[in-house]
Amino acid sequence: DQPDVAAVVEATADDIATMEIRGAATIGDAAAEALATQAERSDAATPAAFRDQLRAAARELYETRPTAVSLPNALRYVLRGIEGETVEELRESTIASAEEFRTDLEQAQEQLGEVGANRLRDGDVVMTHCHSTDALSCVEAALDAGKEIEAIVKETRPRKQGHITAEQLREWGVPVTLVVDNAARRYLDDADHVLVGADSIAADGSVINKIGTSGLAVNARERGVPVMVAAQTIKLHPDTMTGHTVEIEMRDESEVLSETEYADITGGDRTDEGLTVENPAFDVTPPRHVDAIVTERGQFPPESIVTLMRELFGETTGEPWEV
Ligand code: RUB
Repeated sequence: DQPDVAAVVEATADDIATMEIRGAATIGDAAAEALATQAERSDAATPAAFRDQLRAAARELYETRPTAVSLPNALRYVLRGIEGETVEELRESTIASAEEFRTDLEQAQEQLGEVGANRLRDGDVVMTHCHSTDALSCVEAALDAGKEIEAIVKETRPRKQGHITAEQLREWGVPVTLVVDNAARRYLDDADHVLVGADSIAADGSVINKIGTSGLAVNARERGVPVMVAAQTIKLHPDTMTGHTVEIEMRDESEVLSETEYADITGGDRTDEGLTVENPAFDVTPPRHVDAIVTERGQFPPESIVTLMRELFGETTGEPWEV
């Protein structure tokens, strides 16, 4: 027995919201897969009902996390590929569109890896922040080309995604030094590159990525370590061409300080109403602190990324389901 289709879309939405599924590219991929499942199992009797269900699914997926533009870009891509007069035709074209998106995503990541790998020399040390599949693709391609790479991996509080990066790099045989976020500046002297991913890239070349990226980039600039952002074009945020800003997700304070942790550290109960915990998940790194944005279409200085954005997204506006 297959679970009911609403439950499948809801489960994906929940997994994205709770970060079971996380990282911009992976979120986009999962959203496209969920739309395909919605199409496959839809019980709609009419084309209009089919489209309504699909739009509702897209909206539910969209409302999970606000910062990674790969999510609305994925939804828009899949929905734009839908065509047909009958429910069957709509179903098939949705599934095909989602498949095409997912294949493109995988290929783009591989191509971007090749571009990024050209920036890495044999024996280089990269410093990473968070866990980015686009960034790791650059390291993988460099290793495939026979280069030896070492990594200094920032833990990345509060969710510690640095451990996922460390684990992957160790699987590839890369020597890893894991450091707490506060040690990053000290270890920058040992790094040849800062290598990070992105959740969104704005039209002015600003990079929106895991909280702490901007501080790392400022320190790297001061130390003369180049900052390389690996981001396939699905991370380009079309709304920023018309002046919109990228929403920074604020997550629950319990990720930073649980009640038991508070008691363990202080020996007391957390009763002080005057103590506020803020937990922004992302920050904005201005273009002047970024040396290169590496995409599947080549590498770009951040200031020129808007040209590519215009070419690929034109004047895209509106919510993803309004296509
Ligand atoms: C993940 C994060 C990653 C980008 C890029 O944040 O900031 O650097 O999403 O990842 P979170 P990728 O863990 O909060 O989702 O290159 O895999 O798209």
